[in-house]
Amino acid sequence: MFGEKKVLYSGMQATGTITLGNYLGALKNWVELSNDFPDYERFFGIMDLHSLTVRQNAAEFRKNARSFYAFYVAAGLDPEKNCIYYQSHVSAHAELAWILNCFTYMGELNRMTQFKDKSSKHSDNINAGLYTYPVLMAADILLFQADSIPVGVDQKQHVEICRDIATRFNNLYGDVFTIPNPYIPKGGAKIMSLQEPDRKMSKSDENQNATIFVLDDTDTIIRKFKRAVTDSETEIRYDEEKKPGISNLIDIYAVMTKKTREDVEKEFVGKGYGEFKLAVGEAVSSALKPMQQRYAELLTEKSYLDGFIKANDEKAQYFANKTLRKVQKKVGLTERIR
Ligand code: AQP
Repeated sequence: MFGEKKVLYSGMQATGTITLGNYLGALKNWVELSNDFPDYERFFGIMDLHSLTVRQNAAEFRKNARSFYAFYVAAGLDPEKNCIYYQSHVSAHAELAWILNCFTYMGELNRMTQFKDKSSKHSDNINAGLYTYPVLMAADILLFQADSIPVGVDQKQHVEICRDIATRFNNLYGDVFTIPNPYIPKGGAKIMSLQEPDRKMSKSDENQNATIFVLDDTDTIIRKFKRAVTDSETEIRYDEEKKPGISNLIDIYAVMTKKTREDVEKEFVGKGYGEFKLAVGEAVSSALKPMQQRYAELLTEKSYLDGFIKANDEKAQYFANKTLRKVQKKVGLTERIR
């Protein structure tokens, strides 16, 4: 809570290109929530400091971060009503993260599954930032006194450690931080890889056929769905354990067409996998098309986006600094002379 207003906070790393998983697990949900909760203060960060945990090509990284801003807006987040900002433009993130590092135990960080996954993927670069990623994420959330954090299932553990750190800090210093709650969408919270349906769909998957990118054209989307790994049966039936590939496609189709899993099963009774995969590809492609068009326009409207970037950076700095000053005072850092 900030004053009388509840706060919604979320963000995405500015790495690579947004995937269908990021879109359904996060972005689409943010847009719906921003319509459903007009009275909340809403912050959506482009988490570029987090992206540095993996080596980036500087020029490409800068370009991607810009395209993320455009994509948030193209997806339907009005930058006048939603504070879309760059994490690296608000230095309070890094400052609070340092303080919270001193209130986080290594035993807690050792349990984080994302660290285990990412360090096995990037075994040549297991840096300290990758390890303390959840602390920076806790700082992101706590700076804004956020009540509700819309994320996909994979980030739930990080919101939980954030709650633990905040509770520990509050027990020592009084009610400094709002304790946040994860908000997991009903459909689309865990979209799986099209090639290895027991793993989540991910931006950094080396197999390009495993991931749908939101900027993929219709032919590419349909081709990737046609090649999606399924099973040797013929029935379109939801069974996450025995039929993870088909179940993932059912989930994607259901969320895209606003149907239930049961409706999807009924719609495709007696039909083959080929026909079903084509229908999923077409549903995804037509849902992404309006965003792709708006995105292309926005990239040509440089000054339009620049105006919002500046105003929203300042708004985020104002809110974040308020919390940071309070924390600095509580832990006993020397006050500034004004
Ligand atoms: N497969 C997914 N299904 C549903 N939600 C997902 N999210 C990510 N993948 C899926 C949600 O997207 C938001 C932003 O995630 P992020 O960019 O901060 O980092 P990530 O979870 O590490 O995303 P990726 O795609 O897997 O990136 P890489 O490959 O770089 O690690 C979060 O809310 C997340 O839950």
